[in-house]
Amino acid sequence: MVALYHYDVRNMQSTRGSSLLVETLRTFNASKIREDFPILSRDVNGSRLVYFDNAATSQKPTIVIEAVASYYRQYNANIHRGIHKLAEEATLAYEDVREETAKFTNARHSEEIIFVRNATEGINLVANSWGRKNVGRGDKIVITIMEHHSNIVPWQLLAENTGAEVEFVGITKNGTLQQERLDDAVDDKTKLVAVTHASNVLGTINQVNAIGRIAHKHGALFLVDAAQSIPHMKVDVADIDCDFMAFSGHKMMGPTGIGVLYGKRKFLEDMPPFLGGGEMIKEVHTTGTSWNELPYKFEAGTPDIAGVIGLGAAIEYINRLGIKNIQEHEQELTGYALNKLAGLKEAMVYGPKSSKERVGVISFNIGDIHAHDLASILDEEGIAIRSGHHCAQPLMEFVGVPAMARASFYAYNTEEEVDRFVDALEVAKRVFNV
Ligand code: C6P
Repeated sequence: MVALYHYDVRNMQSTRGSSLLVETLRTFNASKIREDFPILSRDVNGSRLVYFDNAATSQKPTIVIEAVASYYRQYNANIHRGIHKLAEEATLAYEDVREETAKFTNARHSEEIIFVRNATEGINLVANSWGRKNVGRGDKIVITIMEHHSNIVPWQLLAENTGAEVEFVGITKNGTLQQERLDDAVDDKTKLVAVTHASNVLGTINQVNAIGRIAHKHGALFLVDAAQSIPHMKVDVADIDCDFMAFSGHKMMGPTGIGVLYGKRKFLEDMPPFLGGGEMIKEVHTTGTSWNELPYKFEAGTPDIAGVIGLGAAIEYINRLGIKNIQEHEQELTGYALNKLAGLKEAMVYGPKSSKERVGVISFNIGDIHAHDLASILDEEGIAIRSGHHCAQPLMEFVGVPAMARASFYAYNTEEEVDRFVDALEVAKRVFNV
């Protein structure tokens, strides 16, 4: 099966002679890669944009923008319904991306890939469908203090509805998970262990293989929130042996509004639908309804077809860059930035000391300057970072600060941009007399 966006994008690129998309990448060159991202050549407040808010959402390469546009321009139609040409082309393109996503994550079966809106919806699907069927009074869900709210609140809601309990495992001073505490927390009452693969605040990469083994030893299922890992490192569901995994397309160069839930087939088959409506049914009668097979049972209504096609282009782009190259580049850049920040004696940097233990996310504070003030000063210099609690309030409370500033990197960021970022922090210090 060959999706249409392949033809369209290749044609477009060969006429424009773009760097990357006509041939597989041999050497990783972030400055060259930047040429594929139109937004990176714009100015903000009179300076060239430095985009360091990639953990919130990444920028999109031309291949993704054009894949979405070409769907709307050339074969916009609903999928799985019509028998006309456009419907057939759109259906092929959509289902081709499901197969590419299965390959990208190393899922055994393409029907284990469910398209949802984002990581948040994927986790909510598991909590509502699997959770309500399998979790009851006295049962336990074990999570960590470094979770994003998306991997906390669905479990709290489930606990409220079922009488189960949510237990949090803490972190060490170095910002890594207290693995032995996790071993204590997971017991035979535990129905699920749900852990982020990489923290959106500390950058910490969790040892998910070991955590999964602990969960399975006690008969619990294992869910991985891969929102901050899969854009930046190889994530292999078979190797991790997770039962569920959720991630968002928009953090991996894809469009907003599209995400993925991976689930092992045997669990998905046993789960009731999450949302009811068109597409997810086999037959509907006044007397009752039967469910469609996987994956359609969990894809009620018209999906984000353009989003899926854009996600497919993003996966193709990442594959061409090489996910290992992306990770190595980001580790180098993170090491460079950590070194530079170490030279600012007023900077408090959170998370693991070594760039090898993290993804390219650095949260910090400078003296008593509020994180929002830091972000405002950097914005005046054209540098986009995030500030606040980063949707991880339990972690903020655990660390004992109300807010942090955060710089987060991607394949297209450079050392020159880190230099500009550190220079702007010096400006902030002068402004606030720190
Ligand atoms: N974190 C950040 O700036 P959604 O919103 O569903 O695409 O992703 C939710 C989510 C889940 N898990 C982790 C670890 C995340 O970091 C996020 C999103 C963004 O840190 C937006 S709050």
